[in-house]
Amino acid sequence: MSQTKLTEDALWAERLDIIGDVHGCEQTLIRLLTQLGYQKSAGVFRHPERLAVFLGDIVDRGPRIREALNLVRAMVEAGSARMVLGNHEIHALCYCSAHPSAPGNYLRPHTPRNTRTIADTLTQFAAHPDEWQDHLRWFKTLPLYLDFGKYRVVHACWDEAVIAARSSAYVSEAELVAMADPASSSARAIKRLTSGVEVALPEHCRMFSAEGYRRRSFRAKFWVKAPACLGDLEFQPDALPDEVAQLSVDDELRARLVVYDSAQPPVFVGHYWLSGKPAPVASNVACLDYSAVKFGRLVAYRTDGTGVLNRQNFVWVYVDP
Ligand SMILES: [Mn+2]
Repeated sequence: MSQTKLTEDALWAERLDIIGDVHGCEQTLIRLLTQLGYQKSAGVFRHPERLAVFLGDIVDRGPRIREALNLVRAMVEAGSARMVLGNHEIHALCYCSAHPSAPGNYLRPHTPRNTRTIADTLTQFAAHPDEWQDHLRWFKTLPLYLDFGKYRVVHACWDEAVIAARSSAYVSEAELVAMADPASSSARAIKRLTSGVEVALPEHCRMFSAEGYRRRSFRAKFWVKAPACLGDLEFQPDALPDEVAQLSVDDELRARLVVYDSAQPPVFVGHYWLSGKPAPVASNVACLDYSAVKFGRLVAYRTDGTGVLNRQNFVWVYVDP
């Protein structure tokens, strides 16, 4: 990341409205933006003094994906918002990109599960194929993370080692193609930033997600210094069974974990389907995904000049069923 870029972004640090996973909830997003003081002018929502920052996952699942995507993109293109890529935008890019050296295949295979993830988006864009292709090209212009100096933004996990090893916050065409192999370093790096740390469940453990998929892994916290057991790491709505939560963290797992240092600037993520009243999850970590698309809340955090997380700065709207 160049120093110039950081300085330019740092000018906005105390005037950010960071917004969690939208997932096609356009009407809810309009209510939130209006509550935050954004107004539509010349077809674009803007705030006279502030910058909206979207944490990614605008697409999939919700009722008005096309409208939400057009709204957010118009803001980004007009300079009234920024956005980082979520795992669902990455999924869309890989699912919809033909594999250049394996004819008839895509960078992400069209398995029933992969197809189900993107089905609502493709259905809602079925009558607008050129527009969808254009959005895919636009996704490639978005960064994986943003550093505003006093605050940082990434979809799922700020992994300092992964970010330091990158020459850019953007996904190159070569990297995208490399993602066809999930074991490649590109795929692993991008997965780490957009999906976080996933810990495999023991073979005998049978857990199911709210959507009915069998869980093979659980999502882990990325800021715990010395976790003793798996329960110390669990960061997702469905609780681990007791006998799994009590398993100790072995050296192999310990080596894979990320520890976001408590001395680092506050970092904002989406991704984790939280519920309840929004609040920081650590002194310098805030998750803004409160399951809007499952009739939870669409949540924003309004930064101030302090560089410290404050409960009072969370703002949200409820989603009507
Ligand atoms: Mn999401």
